[in-house]
Amino acid sequence: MKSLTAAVFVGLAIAISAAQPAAQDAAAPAAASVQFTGEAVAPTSPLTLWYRRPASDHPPVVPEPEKPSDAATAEWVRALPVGNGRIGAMVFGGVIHERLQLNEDTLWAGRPYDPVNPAAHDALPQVRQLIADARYRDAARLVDERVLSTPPRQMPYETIGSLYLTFPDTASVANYRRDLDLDTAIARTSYTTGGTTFTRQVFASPVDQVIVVRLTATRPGQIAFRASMATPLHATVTAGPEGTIVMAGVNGDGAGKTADGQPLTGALTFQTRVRVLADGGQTTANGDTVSVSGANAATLLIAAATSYVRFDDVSGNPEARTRETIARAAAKSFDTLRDAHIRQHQRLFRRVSIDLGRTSASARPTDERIAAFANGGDPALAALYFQFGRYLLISSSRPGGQPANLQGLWNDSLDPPWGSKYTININTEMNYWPVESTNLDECLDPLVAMVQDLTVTGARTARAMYGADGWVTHHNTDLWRATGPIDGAAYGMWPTGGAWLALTAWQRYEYTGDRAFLQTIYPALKGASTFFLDTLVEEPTHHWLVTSPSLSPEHAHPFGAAVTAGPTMDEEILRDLFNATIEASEALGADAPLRARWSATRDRLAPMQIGSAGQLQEWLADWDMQAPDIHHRHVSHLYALYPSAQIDSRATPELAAAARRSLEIRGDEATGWATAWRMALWTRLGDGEHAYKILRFLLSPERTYPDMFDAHPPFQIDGNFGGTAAIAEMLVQSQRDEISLLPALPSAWPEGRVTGLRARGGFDVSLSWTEGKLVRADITSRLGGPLHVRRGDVVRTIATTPGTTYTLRGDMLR
Ligand code: FUC
Repeated sequence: MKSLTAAVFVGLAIAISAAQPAAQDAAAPAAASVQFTGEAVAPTSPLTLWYRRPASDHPPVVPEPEKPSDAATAEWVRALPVGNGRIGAMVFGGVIHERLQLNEDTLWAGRPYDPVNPAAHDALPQVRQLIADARYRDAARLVDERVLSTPPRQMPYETIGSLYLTFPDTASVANYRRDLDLDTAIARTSYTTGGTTFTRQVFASPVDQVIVVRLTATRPGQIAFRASMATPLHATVTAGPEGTIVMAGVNGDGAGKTADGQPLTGALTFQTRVRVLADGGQTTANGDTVSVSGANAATLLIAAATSYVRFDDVSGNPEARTRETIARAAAKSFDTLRDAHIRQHQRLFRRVSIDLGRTSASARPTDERIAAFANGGDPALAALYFQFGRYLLISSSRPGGQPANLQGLWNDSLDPPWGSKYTININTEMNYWPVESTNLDECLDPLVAMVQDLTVTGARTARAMYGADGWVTHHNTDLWRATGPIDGAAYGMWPTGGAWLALTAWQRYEYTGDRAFLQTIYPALKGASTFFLDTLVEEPTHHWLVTSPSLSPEHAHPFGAAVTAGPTMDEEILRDLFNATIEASEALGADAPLRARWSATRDRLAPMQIGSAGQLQEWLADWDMQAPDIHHRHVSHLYALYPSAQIDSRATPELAAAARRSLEIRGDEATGWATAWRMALWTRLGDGEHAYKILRFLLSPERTYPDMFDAHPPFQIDGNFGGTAAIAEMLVQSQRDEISLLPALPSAWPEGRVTGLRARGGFDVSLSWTEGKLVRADITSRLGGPLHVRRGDVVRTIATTPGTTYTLRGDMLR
């Protein structure tokens, strides 16, 4: 009986969703015309984002559109994100219509697939020859025709839908405020109407795996609302007894077919299960809606899951998972759920504190502060932005979940920009730039797990495309861990993405010295090195070993294409890769006979070269100044300056000067992530003023939305993470076995204090400064290694013991 009912519902839902989107778009829902009176007081915690108006307040759109309109997107970047690394919500804070737009991190389109193009194997030697003959356009054409994956696109990340709460009409409310407290990870909405103050709290618990909504009022019996769900996916929504609403459906189809003709129809099932627990009053269920009236308070628990188990296994049971999750959470009181959530969040979040000074500007709503930041006088907004980046990483990347994608965890579309996937020619790596320096080591776990998956799927690609051992991943991957080149020759024909990801995982060892971890990541480092041993080719003039075909990410050179041999970034990444592999093999006592080959190959990589404009050359030849877009957003060849440390102002001053020249030529303003990267690069040149100038642009409405999400535009989360990492680099740097204190402090922050930053080699660093001068630094050694610490030109070396804190004052001479 039950399954028959479900089948009828599914049929109905499909019919509706196929028929209605256009009509819905035309009749955009009217905003509720609530009057706002009074002025809410500002939150007391400086770690709070807050606003005087809802992000939106209009009736549900059912079914939701596959791609939201521009107007809906503009509202979405006002809503506030909560997440537990796996499930998340954007909270809109409407007075009559509350919307929680929901995500689950394994809900992507398509199914397990292997997109490698069987023609690639025979075409690649021809591509290589065309590049050697300088026939770049022809090489690119052949890549497009015969090397790109089948299909040449990967699968997008998808929204799971929304929970809507509809409250009784009210003409006006007083003292409206909505906020997000980064310290408790709770979004709150409150206002007063008819003599009653209503408060909503929303959080995503990493402990109980539910999103919790709590509705309270200052007078008894005042809580009344209707709850329902909607999604653009094919699904049924059914309200049942005990105040339960279940949305059950399937993921979207992926576009195209694999080379053997398999369509990429959706193979995941999902469930979102809501349980409404009211204190007093009446709760009734009807159709797809649960209604509550006359209650004193109510708690809603939201669980969501898909049948995804691994990139090659979709046999999970979301029905059982959500049922069990809700049953366990429903047995606990709201206070128990909330306290456990806060404790777990603060365990990570409170490891770092920052104070850059506070002025009266910090009492204003967050959107107003963003609009005014470039005028100066609000250093606390930079501190809030820094901590927001840490909050986002904690909320979008936790052990057991998927890594933070292009939008972290938050996406309201079935067709988001760039599929909201993992672009690994910069974006995913940037997401993890702050993970160690800002003391969030656990948040790296999902990326490490993804690298492990890619060693499996990437080994297939290495063999099928290149006839090589080891593993490879090109410029993008998705939930299914696709590793072949996509999108077009100018984007996808880049074999170095896996190597950069492996190095991003390796940073954990640099910071923690954790040998057990090194053991788990070593096969990935070794396998990436093996791939390049098998595939590097000899450059004819100097006999350097170079990648081919490859490209300097997404940047066309002067000869009508991007594909080439030996772009500078590749050689830099491979130098780090071979060094890391050698160091790991020594630390683990593994593969001693292979080390000579790794080091000999490393020594034959193309060196970094300085071009005729005094710039660091982006390619093997001095093409930079003739490239069609010399202000291009990617600054790939500057990888060596940051995040790598191959270029250093003191150790390699000529190269540092060339990197500076390249930065000057490129210019300061770019898309969100590209702006954040420029900022970090200037910190490595020790130029805090220049880095701060770039921050003023990054933290302006052009690059930061009202809810502080980074504007690429549109929203892309990498700029948030890159911005956080760059602020950390202004205060503490650790590269080349040296910790540098306040290496790029701008004059805008004459006084301040930071605690709990981390440095390579196993050190925790806290410090304070006044009038731009170091007052005191406390450096705790976790591993007992030698400590080389620098402030300006003064360097001290201290032998340390694990667990001991070393205090340095002022001039560092004591
Ligand atoms: C790279 C960048 C784009 C965008 C995309 C997701 O292709 O060049 O700017 O960030 O990734």
